Amino acid sequence: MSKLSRSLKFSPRLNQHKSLLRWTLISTCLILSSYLLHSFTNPQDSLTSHHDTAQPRVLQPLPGLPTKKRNKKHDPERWLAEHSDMTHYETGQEWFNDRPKAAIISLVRNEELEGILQSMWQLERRWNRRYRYPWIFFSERAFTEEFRAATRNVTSAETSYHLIPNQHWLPPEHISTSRFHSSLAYLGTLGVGKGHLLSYRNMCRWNSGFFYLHPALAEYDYYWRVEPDVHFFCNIPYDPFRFLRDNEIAYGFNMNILDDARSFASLWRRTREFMDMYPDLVHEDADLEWLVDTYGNGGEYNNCQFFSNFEIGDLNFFRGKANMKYFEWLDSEDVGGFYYERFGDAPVHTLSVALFAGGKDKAWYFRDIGYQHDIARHCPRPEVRSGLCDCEATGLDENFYKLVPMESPQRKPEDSCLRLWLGGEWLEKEDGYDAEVERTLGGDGLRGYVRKEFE
Ligand SMILES: Nc1nc2c(ncn2[C@@H]2O[C@H](COP(=O)(O)OP(=O)(O)O)[C@@H](O)[C@H]2O)c(=O)[nH]1
Ligand SMILES: [Mg+2]
Repeated sequence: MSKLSRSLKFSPRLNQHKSLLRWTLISTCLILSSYLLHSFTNPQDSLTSHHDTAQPRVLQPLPGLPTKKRNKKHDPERWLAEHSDMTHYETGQEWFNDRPKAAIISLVRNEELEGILQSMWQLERRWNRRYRYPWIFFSERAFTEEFRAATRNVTSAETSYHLIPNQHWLPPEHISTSRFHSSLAYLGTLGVGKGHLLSYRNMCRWNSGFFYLHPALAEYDYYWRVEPDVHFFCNIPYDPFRFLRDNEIAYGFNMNILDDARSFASLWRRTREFMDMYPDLVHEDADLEWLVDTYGNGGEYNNCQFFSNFEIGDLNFFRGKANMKYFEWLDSEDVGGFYYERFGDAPVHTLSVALFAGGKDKAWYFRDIGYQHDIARHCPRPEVRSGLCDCEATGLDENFYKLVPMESPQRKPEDSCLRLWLGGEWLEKEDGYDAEVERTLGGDGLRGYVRKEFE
């Protein structure tokens, strides 16, 4: 049989194979292109690893957290176990309607458009794309059309833009301009971060005492504060707002670090005066133990703070009598601490939560939310990730010195701020380690811990 006749003889079968092959190819192409189209239009899905969808990891209870005061009514870890599912909330309208009244809020300037777009894009991709909580922007100056259009474009959630009234932004009348300007010059000379900036004082004051009073937030119960140029490294497979609401938690943070004490020299003294004036406003479960030095200058504020550029909180706590009165005192003619010093909203919120919210049960360490603000960066270890993260794990004490370098003569707490907050076995040192000896030799005495990281 010639080659030709052989090929002719087999040609009908070959043709059958060919058409089968063609169909297989066409359908593969179709499947592939629809997948590609889907992942381009739904960027979140391409970030969702198999372990996120199939087997979400959940936070384990924090070993070492003091249990004596734990509120037995709630079990936040269990809540997370039951609600950490990337697909959980996509199933219907019911969850959408039952969302807490919550908003993502940002105080920002028109000039910071690029920075806020980057923050928004990451938080949308990592989380809000599935939840569609509104973005609410605030500024003392009108937002430009460019700012509005660009920010609207990054989210499918609603956006709104609000002016801050002058009486919430500018120094109150009782502030002496010359004394205020001396403080700007003084803190500027000392090199206290942004101590010379007039606008920074307004900002700290607004974030301490006024954001929660803005009419645009009147109908809301929870807020998540987002700044320009921050980063979110991890997918968040649950709703932190719902988490706070269901577990009756007032305040969520993810960094707890040392602040520059020169910016609020009299804050602790003024706070103690407030506690003396209004003892009834201090919560019976108030927990100041982690904030007050027990060694050296015993009884002084140790300058630890929830780093408030990341915070998720309960607006009703801030609108409550205790917090409002506390702010009024710090802002009063007697104190004027936002202008005569540079009281920051971070230490003010920290002290307020510690004093008036009711113990550690009322605050939550969102250690699974990877986040960066400027040089401070938190990235969870693989063991405590609740979703896929694109970052390298950072150490437990990593950010402690970000605002106050170790070399600074400022008195340091006995343990890093986060360890003090965690308490319990997080403070235990290895046998033979002597912090005093290390300090004498020029170290900081913050070594030798038995528990080095979360597991
Ligand atoms: N509208 C407005 N926003 C401000 C002003 N100053 C600071 N902010 C915002 O307030 C937040 C904190 O300010 P930032 O300079 O980042 O302070 P830092 O994080 O303490 O260094 C950011 O969201 C800023 O965009 C201001 O004068 N006007
Ligand atoms: Mg900032």
